[in-house]
Amino acid sequence: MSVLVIIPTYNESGSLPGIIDRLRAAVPDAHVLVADDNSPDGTGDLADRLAETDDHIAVLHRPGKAGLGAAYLAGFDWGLTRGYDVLVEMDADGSHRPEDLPRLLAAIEAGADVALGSRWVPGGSVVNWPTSRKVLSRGGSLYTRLALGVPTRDATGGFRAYRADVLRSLDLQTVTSNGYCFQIDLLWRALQRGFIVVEVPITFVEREIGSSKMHRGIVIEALTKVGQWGAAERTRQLGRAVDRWRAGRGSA
Ligand SMILES: Nc1nc2c(ncn2[C@@H]2O[C@H](COP(=O)(O)OP(=O)(O)OP(=O)(O)O)[C@@H](O)[C@H]2O)c(=O)[nH]1
Ligand SMILES: [Mg+2]
Repeated sequence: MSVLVIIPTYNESGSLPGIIDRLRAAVPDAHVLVADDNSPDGTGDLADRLAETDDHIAVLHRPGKAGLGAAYLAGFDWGLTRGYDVLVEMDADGSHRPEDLPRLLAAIEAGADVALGSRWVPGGSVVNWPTSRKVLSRGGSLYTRLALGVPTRDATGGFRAYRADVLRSLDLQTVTSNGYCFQIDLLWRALQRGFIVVEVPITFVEREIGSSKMHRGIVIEALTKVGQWGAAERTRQLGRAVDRWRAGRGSA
C-alpha cells in the first residue's frame, strides 16, 4: 500500500521540521507532500531544504494563501496523478500526532474506505484545549449529525486517510468548501456514496508553536453550507417518500 501524507502549510516553519521527523520515524515508507501557500515565514524554502536530503519528501509551491481546502485539493491531484493507494490529510502544527497514523492506516488495511481520526469517540481525546474550543468542536459535529443525519462523532477532524479510489469518485472538482467545512464536505460525499467510514480514536494536541488560522468566517461557512446540504437532503427524502406513496396508491 503506497501512502502519501499531505501536509498543508501556512507559516509553520517552527513546527514543520519536528513534525516531519516524527512522521518519517512513525511510518518510514510513507511519502510526504508539503503543500505550501507561499508562506511569508519561509516554510516553503524550509520544506525544499528538507526535500533535498530526503527522497520521501516533496513540496508543492502554491502562489498565495488560498485556504486549507484548496491546498488539499491540489495535493490530492498531485498524489492521484502519481498513483498512490492511500492519501492522508495531516496538519503541520503538531495537533495530529504522526504516532497515531499507523492505526489510521491499519483501519484502511482492515477494509475502511476512509479512516477518520476522531477526538470524540471512546479512546479519543484533546490535550490543552480551552472549554470554548471543545464546545465549538463538539457542537459543530453535533450540528452536522443532526443536519445531515450522519453517525460520525468527529465530522470536522482533519487527520484522515482516504483510499485513492474514494477520492477519485467524490467529484472533487465541484468542492468549494475551504475551512472545517472542507472536512465535512468530503465526509458527506463519501457517506452519500456508501463508502465505509471508520472513526479511529486519536489524541489531538493543541499547537504549541505558531498561530491558528481559524477565524469566524470558517465557522459561518460550515454552519451555512451544512444547513443547506441538510435541507436539500430532507427535500430529497420527502420526494422519495411521496414517490413511494404514489406508487403504493397506483398498485392498490
Ligand atoms: N497551504 C495552506 N495551508 C493552510 C492554510 N490555512 C491553514 N493551513 C494549514 O492547515 C493546517 C491547519 O491549520 P490551523 O491553523 O492549525 O487551523 P486549525 O487546526 O483548523 O485550527 P487550530 O485548531 O486553532 O489550530 C496547518 O498545517 C496550517 O498551516 C492555507 O490557507 N493554505
Ligand atoms: Mg491546528
